Amino acid sequence: MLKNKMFKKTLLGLATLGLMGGAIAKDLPTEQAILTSPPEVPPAIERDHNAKVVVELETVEKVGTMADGVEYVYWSFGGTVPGSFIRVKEGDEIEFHLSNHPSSKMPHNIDLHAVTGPGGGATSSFTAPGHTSTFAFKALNPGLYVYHCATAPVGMHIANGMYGLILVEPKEGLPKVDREYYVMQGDFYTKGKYGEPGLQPFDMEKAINEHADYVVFNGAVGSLTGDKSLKAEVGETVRLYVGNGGPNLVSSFHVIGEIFDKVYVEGGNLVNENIQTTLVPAGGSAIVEFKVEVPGNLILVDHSIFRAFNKGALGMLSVKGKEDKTIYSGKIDDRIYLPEGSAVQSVDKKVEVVKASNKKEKIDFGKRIYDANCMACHQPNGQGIPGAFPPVAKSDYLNADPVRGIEAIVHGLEGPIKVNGESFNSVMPAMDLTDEQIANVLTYVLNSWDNKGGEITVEQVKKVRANKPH
Ligand code: HEC
Ligand SMILES: [Cu+2]
Repeated sequence: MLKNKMFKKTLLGLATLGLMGGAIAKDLPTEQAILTSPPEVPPAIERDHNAKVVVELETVEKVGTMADGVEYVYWSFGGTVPGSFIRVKEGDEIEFHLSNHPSSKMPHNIDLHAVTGPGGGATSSFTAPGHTSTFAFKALNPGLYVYHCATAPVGMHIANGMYGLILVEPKEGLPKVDREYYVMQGDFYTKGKYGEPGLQPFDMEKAINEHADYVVFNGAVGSLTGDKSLKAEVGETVRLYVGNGGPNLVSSFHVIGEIFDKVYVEGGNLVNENIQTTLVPAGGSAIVEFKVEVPGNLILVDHSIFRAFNKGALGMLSVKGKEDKTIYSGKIDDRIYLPEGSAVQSVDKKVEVVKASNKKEKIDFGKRIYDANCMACHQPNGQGIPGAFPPVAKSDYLNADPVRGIEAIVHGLEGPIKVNGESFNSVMPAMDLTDEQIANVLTYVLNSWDNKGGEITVEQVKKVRANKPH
């Protein structure tokens, strides 16, 4: 969306470099801030002295995509939601230029929580369309800070996407990590309910009542899934700069399948260790760090969990590399549990030995696989849950090409799909089942609940398994 500003550095007062501590602005070397669009973060600051950092940020109002088929007029800092990431060093002096694009309908300003001064800069940065305001501040306190528009009605400017993060690195810098990403949550309020297509206007009443239709990371449903997933490799350390623009909701930030080795609580100096879920207040932040030890998809969520699966607060960090079965084994065994004491059967082992010898047996065995592995999401009669899990009953998606079912189970399925006229954009994890079990469960599904019938063979499953997911 936004081009990164080129890195430009001009040393003005080289002679004064030695006495940075008390230097006044005009004696500091001047450099242009590198700004990045989410989820990218500007590079760590290498210099060991302070600088005068020039930040040029533009407010833009433009139509963007909130979800598949849903559009929204975002108000933004730098053309993205959240706005451009700003990175400076404790003690730097920031010369801030806020420009409001001539096409804007509204005046805007900026309140940076990193500023010590009235309104966090808001009182000096009120900018009409087609104007630029300039003010300066000294970054006295290190930390990860939210910035946002504070023009009335403040709630509406924030609800439309006017927030971002500014990192003030401590004097000694932050420990080196392999990957850094920028993730910021926000809640949105639209006239239509979640997923209702078309250009959706802001709904003030829902915003006042805090009835969010969308709760998302980085401004839209799916901005961190599929092709846009964050990436890392096994053995790497990852640091997430997590912000919450609100306007209303507090985030219970969690990464499914990881434990935060370190959390810089609320973006400050206090470091907590071994954390599962960290609170990120509206208008606040947290820095989380973890090492990725095993491959797979880690899922970023707001653990107020309906927001994740029904309102969009779901992202993905895709980790590639070698498995380590001592850390995570994958499913080793699945047995039928019969507390009443009947002979214990093993679905995995014995049923596999006693292979289904005809279609009827396939269907019988398949039902057990379905009940144990699929029912929790797709529901007892395959009816699914609207907005979350698509129906596998009378599914036009599946019936059009049953191989799609094999692909979903073997490789997992994510991204937008349409089933019986309803859109879904969620994640089905790859299921750890044998070829035989997959053939059985899909044969069961195809012969249940008004599906078109037919039979899936082990050979078909093998073929799909041999192909990489597309
Ligand atoms: C954790 C929840 C979950 C489990 C468990 C799960 N699925 Fe899914 N499934 C989903 C989601 C979510 C989608 C849609 C993915 C998307 O939006 O791209 C999906 C899509 C599908 C589809 C294609 C769409 C349709 O409705 O026809 C089929 C077929 C399917 N699943 C079958 C299965 C079968 C069979 C199992 C068990 C072996 C299973 N699923 C287990 C969540 C799940
Ligand atoms: Cu504004």
